[in-house]
Amino acid sequence: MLEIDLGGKWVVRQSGEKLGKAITATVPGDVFHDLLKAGAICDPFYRDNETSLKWVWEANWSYSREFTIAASLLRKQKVLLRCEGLDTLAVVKLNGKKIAETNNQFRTWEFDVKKFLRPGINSLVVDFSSAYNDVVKKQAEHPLPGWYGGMCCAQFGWLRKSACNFGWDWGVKAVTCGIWRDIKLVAFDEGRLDHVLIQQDHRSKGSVQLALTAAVEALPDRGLRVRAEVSLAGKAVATAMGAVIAPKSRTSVATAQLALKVINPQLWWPNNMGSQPLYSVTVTLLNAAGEVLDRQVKRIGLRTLGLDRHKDQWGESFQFMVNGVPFFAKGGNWIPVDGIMGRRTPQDYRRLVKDCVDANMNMLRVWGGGIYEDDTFFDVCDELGLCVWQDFMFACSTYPVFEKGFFDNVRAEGVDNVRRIRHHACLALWCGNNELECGLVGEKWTDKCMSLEDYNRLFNEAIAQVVKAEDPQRDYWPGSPHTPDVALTDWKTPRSRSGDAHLWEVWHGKKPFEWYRTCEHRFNSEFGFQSFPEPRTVRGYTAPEDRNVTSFVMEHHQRSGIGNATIMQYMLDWFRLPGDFDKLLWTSQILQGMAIKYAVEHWRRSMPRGMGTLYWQINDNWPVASWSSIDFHGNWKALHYMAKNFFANTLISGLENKDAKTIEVHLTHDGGKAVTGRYSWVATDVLGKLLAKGGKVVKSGVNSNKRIDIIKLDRIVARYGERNLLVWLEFKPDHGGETQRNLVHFARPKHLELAREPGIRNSVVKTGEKSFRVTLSTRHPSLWSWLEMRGVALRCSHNFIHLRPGCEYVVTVTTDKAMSQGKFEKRLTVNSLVDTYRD
Ligand code: BMA
Repeated sequence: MLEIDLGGKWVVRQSGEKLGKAITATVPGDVFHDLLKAGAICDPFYRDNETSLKWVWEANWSYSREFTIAASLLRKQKVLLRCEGLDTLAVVKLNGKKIAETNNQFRTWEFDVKKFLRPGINSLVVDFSSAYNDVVKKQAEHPLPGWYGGMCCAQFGWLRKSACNFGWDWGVKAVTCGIWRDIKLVAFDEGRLDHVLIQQDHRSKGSVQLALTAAVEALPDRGLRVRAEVSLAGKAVATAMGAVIAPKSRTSVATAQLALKVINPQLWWPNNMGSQPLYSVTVTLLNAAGEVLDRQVKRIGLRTLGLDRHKDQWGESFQFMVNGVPFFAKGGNWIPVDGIMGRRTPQDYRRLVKDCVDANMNMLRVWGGGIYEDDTFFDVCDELGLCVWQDFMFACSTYPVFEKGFFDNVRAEGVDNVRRIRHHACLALWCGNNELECGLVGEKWTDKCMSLEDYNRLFNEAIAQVVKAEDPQRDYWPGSPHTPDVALTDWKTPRSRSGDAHLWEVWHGKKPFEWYRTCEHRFNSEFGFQSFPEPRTVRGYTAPEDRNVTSFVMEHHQRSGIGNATIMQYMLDWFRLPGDFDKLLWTSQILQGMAIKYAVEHWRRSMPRGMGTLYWQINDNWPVASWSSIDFHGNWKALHYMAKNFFANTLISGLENKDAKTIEVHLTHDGGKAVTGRYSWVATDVLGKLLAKGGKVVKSGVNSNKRIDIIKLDRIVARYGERNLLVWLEFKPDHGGETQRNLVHFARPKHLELAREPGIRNSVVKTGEKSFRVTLSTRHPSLWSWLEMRGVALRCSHNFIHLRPGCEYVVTVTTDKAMSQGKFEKRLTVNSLVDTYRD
């Protein structure tokens, strides 16, 4: 098969009565990115520039290029134009002739173009009409209920386009268009491979049986064969050959069925459970003479991975199992990596996925208001062991199931994406939608919801059937959240007996963090708390006069209606009012980290009743105040550093009882082998004076939580007072591994009279061009101590650390620029909670 890439340099112009000025465009890409690169628009992420760019969404845009082909190409039996992503309402013209019209960003389109092509120069034009205008018009004619119509610039349910491209409660509005994935000519004789399904059978000991189905487009189907070779690290471990069998009916395709046996399989495991060996499966299509016609390579991991739902004393379990082992899912929700869609790079995916692995996560949920991510995302998740919960792209809206063509369109979208993604080792679950079952479904269509009948047709029939047919070994879950034991239209009944839950009573419901400890849901696929990005990031989108959280620009970079006020409300519940703007930004991050730590530690202690927590949200698509743990520029917020601790395989945590003045100490361990080690606790006053201590050798459970102690502190509290007490927990595993630490206090941090000058010392050793080892110690307790360097991006092994006098804390730090030891020492600041009080 011959492929001619038509990506690269194109031209884009505004279209209408007459064409606008020609601007150089890049394909794949999008119009916002092209205009930005050409200097034709201002940066939408700076201050409130975004509001001046509405004309871009309202305009129509025309992409064009010329390309040359040889006469020999036209001698091929079939020549197709393959478009792997057109965003969204496009008319495709080849040499002046309209060849197609498209209406789904998520589909792969192929058009037979042989008769439109000519040897030599050809011209290709893709005209995009405004998606924004289209949905506004449709919505005016027939309003579709949805939640975010007000917050987004339009109710997006009408169009199969990334929902958050219209804005979101964390997202920039940049309704774009463009050729956002590869576009190419595909030419072949005799036949080509269409798609390949690889199913795994792990039932026999010592081997894995692969059943490979290669679907072939055969022209005509005489004597074609398919060869498959499985290899590990370049060494073949299994091969097979099979004939292509003609289709049984006109609607089916020719297929070859092959069986391969991998002896002594190296199993794939999620992060922190084992390694991630990946096998290559090379599938080759041969003609009768043995000539290669086409080839596809799929990288797979040998594993079983899916949901385990069984009846238990609490209702029905909701846990993921890999290779027969149940595991606690730890991670977060993923949104598109850049609000300027065409700017995203493979490096963005690699960096962010690695950040998640470094924070001890093992699962990401690709949320249904974004996109079916690029192949690179799934490749990196395979390599690093991050399981993927994959939503279909439906979120927070109703959908026009009644519209002619809608079903065929979404079914085709489903087939395209399931076929593209299904072989990935990381793929754990397909899920129909985000949050439609939270009030958007009722008995019949109203101005608030869609009918149960239409909902079922879409998510329990059409999409469920796509998964069943195209990825029969993967589980399908109709929506997140979904509770099988509660009627779908009744979203008010507590949903803690079965299924997954989105818990928003903290934040949207303004409940205190302690509320999390009353939740015993089976799996928490969303819950979150916002923070501001760090000062460097905020400086990037503000002018000096904007630097107050109530300024217009700071409120513009906050999309949750209750946003900044809610951060402040909770902040004053826990912390003192910070002394200046920068300190307030940092304090918001500590607050956010605390909220999520509160929730996750509780849920990990509740295992196996609850078996997963995915917080909202990992990343940002522009610089903004949001629920993310990594800001748009890739800086880890305090939450991400805290996640590294509260997601560690072995977690020591304390549950304080303010009435009884006790602390229950728990050792939670995700691991197939128990660990033994020394557990110790130390009670100090706020200045660091030792008040009491204890400890013992303990052994963890296996994949479970264990209460290892109850510390009684009534006498100490009576003598020193709650506000003068800190309890430091530690678990030191016997056979290496990192010492786990935690801190418990009865009083709110704002009421602790911490030393104003804690006396933090640091000693620095330069270990590489951009890397340093910093050893921290302190004279008095210094809480949430963080390393910071003005104007420099730091990545630390740990940050926001509680320092106890008499202990040393080693932090490895990398900087974004090379630096001498002297300069590093001079510029490094280590602040802690008390510094947030200062002006
Ligand atoms: C959840 C998500 C998103 C939203 C978040 C915060 O419901 O599914 O729709 O961004 O809440 O409000």
